Amino acid sequence: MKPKPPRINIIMWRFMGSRLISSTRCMSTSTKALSRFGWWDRVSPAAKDPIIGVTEAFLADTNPHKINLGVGAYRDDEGKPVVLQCVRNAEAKIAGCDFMESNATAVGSKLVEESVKLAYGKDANVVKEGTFAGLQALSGTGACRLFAEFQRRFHPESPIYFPDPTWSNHPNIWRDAQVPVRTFQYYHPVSKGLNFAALMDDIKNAPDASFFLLHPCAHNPTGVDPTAEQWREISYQFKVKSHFPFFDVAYQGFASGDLDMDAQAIRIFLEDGHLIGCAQSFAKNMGLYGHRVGCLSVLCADAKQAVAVKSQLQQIARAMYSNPPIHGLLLVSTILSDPETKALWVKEVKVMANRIQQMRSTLRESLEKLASPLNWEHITNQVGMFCFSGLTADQVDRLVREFHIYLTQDGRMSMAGVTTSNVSYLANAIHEVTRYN
Ligand code: KET
Repeated sequence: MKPKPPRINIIMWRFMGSRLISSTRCMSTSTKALSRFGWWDRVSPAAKDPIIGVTEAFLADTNPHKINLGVGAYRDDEGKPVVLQCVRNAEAKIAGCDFMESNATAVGSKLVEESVKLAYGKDANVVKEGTFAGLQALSGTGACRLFAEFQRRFHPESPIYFPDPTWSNHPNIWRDAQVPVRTFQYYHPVSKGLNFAALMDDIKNAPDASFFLLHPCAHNPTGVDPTAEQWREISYQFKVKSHFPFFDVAYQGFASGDLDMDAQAIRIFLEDGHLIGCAQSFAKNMGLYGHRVGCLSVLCADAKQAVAVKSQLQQIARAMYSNPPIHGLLLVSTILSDPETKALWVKEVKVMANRIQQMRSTLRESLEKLASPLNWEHITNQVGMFCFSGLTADQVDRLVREFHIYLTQDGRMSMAGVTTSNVSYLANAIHEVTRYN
């Protein structure tokens, strides 16, 4: 039997990749059939994020002894996420606030005003004179992304230099903004400390006026920070070379337990008269990971320039996500602007930092008691949330497979995942996978 002729033939030409595809469709063909066109046939699964992937594997494990040393988010001594008392107090203060009608711009301005004081110091001239452009951002990641986009718009040819190693998401963020990515030497695997000489060489050898990303404290993933004296030398060399310092401040308070002390690198650069960029996150030091509260600030030559820069940042944010959610913004701006709540926060930051410090000491002592043939001094020499253990990828695999201890392949351990009750299990496991190496 002859097939019924189609009522209307539509020739659809589609260009897919390098191939030109012609397809004939009939109006009587069902919409379902039409939707089967292979729009996403060429999409293959993306590589798993090295940090998020660890959390996923941890959650899927049903072993009762499992430990998550993956993501850098604070946990208490029971391994639980913490809602800080200052956050609870701020929640109580903002209860009844009409979120629908709250003026996001005003709340954002308050957040920025308080955040820049934390970074640059409450009496800093840039703060008093308003010679900075600041914008609330979607946590630290969002602040970095905004800056990366801004950098590409106004310095499209300039690459950004990251310390080697750095947070695994930094290259993704700048690459997605079409900024060329480079590295400078930072970590010395043998000493498990800073390779200062090589770092200085790379700063000197980079083309003049390059962008550099710096971790001002609690470097992720190594836990290795320059000393104040070394920061001074770095700052001096940045001046000589006219480099732009962009500070990613994700762990303020976690290195020393003191918020001002942890901002000393920024203050040194400020004193030296640099224009600075700064991404701040409140995910860790306020335990607000899920709220995505952060701030981007860029120091400018004068107030007029600051207005122009801010308007550009606002335009970028507007096209990407318009405004950030307001609840977290209100929490952070309340904590930072209410003296009593802020004082409580300062204390709680110290408690978190001390607990991590305590776990570093206990882990090192436990390994030494087991007569580990290796030197574990770096566990206590390194600072902040992470210990760059020196474990190899094979040793990490064994920790996962045999002991249900989850960490990133580079051997980074989030010390926030270590508790009084799991530290000796952890030490034993590390000893087991390292003793015959
Ligand atoms: N900068 C650094 C250096 C950093 O370690 C993180 C997060 C961020 C920015 C982003 O933070 P946020 O405010 O959540 O957007 N690092 C941890 C968490 C993560 O990867 O998402 C981590 O390294 O585990």
